[in-house]
Amino acid sequence: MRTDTYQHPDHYLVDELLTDEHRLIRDSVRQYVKKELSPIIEDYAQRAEFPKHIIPQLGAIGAFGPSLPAEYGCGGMDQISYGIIMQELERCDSGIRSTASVQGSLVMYPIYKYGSEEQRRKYLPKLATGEWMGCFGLTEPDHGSNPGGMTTNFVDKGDHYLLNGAKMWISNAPFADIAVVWAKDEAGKIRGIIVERGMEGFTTPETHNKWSLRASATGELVFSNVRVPKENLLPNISGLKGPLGCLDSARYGIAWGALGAAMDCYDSAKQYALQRIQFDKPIASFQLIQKKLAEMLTEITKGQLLCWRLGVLKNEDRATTAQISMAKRNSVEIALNIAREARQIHGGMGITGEYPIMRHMMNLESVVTYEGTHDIHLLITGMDLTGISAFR
Ligand code: TGC
Ligand code: FAD
Repeated sequence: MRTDTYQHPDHYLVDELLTDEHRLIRDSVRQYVKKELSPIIEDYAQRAEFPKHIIPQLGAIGAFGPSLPAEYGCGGMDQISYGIIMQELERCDSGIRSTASVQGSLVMYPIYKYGSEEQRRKYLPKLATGEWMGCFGLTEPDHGSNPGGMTTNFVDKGDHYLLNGAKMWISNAPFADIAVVWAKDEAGKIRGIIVERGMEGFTTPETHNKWSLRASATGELVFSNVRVPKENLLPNISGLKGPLGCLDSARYGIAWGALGAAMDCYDSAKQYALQRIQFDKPIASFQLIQKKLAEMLTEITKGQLLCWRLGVLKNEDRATTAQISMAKRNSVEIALNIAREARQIHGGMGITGEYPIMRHMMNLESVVTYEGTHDIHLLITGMDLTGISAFR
């Protein structure tokens, strides 16, 4: 079992931009990760199993819906605190952050933002503690980057809706108690609907044989004539802007989270380079190794400043979809590059579970695809700067 000796890189004293409360949250989540998650994560990833016993712990540290209001049992924290929590969790593993960000941004957020007061009171307090877990069903087998083409649909049967269709690649699906599902009504409008485990015709087969996000459970959502009570429809949203609005919140969390993975790779590479002797010297004394470390730290520092600024804009409710998209794309891209360079610095040891590098690298191959692929985010920026959509 690897001892977690992580030291946070902070070349530009970005810590000074944080409040005492931010630092307190950061330190307490970091301590939790070091004590409870770092010792077990490698084994769970190797076994391709999500460590379900940590769910109440994540609830207790406030990782589920941290920035939603306290009156629903949530954290009532600001957006920077949310980002910091995602950063510290993904410093351990992208799959752990995934579980938390799906729960907070993709399940609790739409219920809070688009749900009725009864729905908020019924679901949010239990989701905040982890007593209930949720998942988010947008992607379908034939509609990934283009979710507007979805075919999952429901029809009005008088006293209930009848839901049919399938969702694919759904994080948390295999154990989720509820699913926030996006489906078309009879007029072809996209609506959000809450489906509960146990409803007849609703199944959640697990997706096996993943080389990435092995410590996160992924599955399908299959709806075969599922009778959904009418009170489970989210009343206050219709159209693709419903799910896309949730993605803004989740992508923001990923922007911070992927930086956490990058920082872990950098820290591990730096420590290894200082200790590993070749040609009678620490490999850290060779110029080519120093170049790699210097470039990693430069990208991390730029990423830290970008995320902090985005957090300030989010706190002021001024962050745009395009700004969030850029930060998600940038953090994941630099994290992947840093993971690959860190793997090289670790030499052969870099491919083993003795170090977190290969696990981060493989996880990031999912993170660069979900919540909008790297190229879709390039097109979102392209549309923002030219005013022309190049999606179609
Ligand atoms: P488009 O015509 O551009 O937009 C449709 C409507 O939505 C509005 N809109 C937004 N509203 C709120 N927030 C946003 N971010 C929004 N972006 C767009 C837009 O104004 C419009 O509104 P209205 O009123 O005019 O109808 O839509 P499009 O069909 O051209 O598609 C645009 C595109 C490609 C950018 C979008 O569909 C997209 O982002 N595709 C990527 C799909 C994606 O990110 N899927 C993620 C699935 S969930 C997931 O991966 C979870 S992983 C979780 C984990 O494990 O951590
Ligand atoms: P496609 O859309 O088929 O894209 C394939 C390639 O084509 C990509 O390189 C893409 O960039 C490119 N491409 C597509 N359209 C264009 C275009 N217009 N211009 C240029 N290039 C284009 N979804 C959920 O709803 N909920 C979840 O919880 C969830 N969790 C996930 C967990 C994991 C581990 C993974 C891998 C995925 C998850 N997803 C989830 C799905 C994820 O959001 C989709 O995989 C993603 O949106 C891409 O869709 P796709 O895989 O169908 O790829």
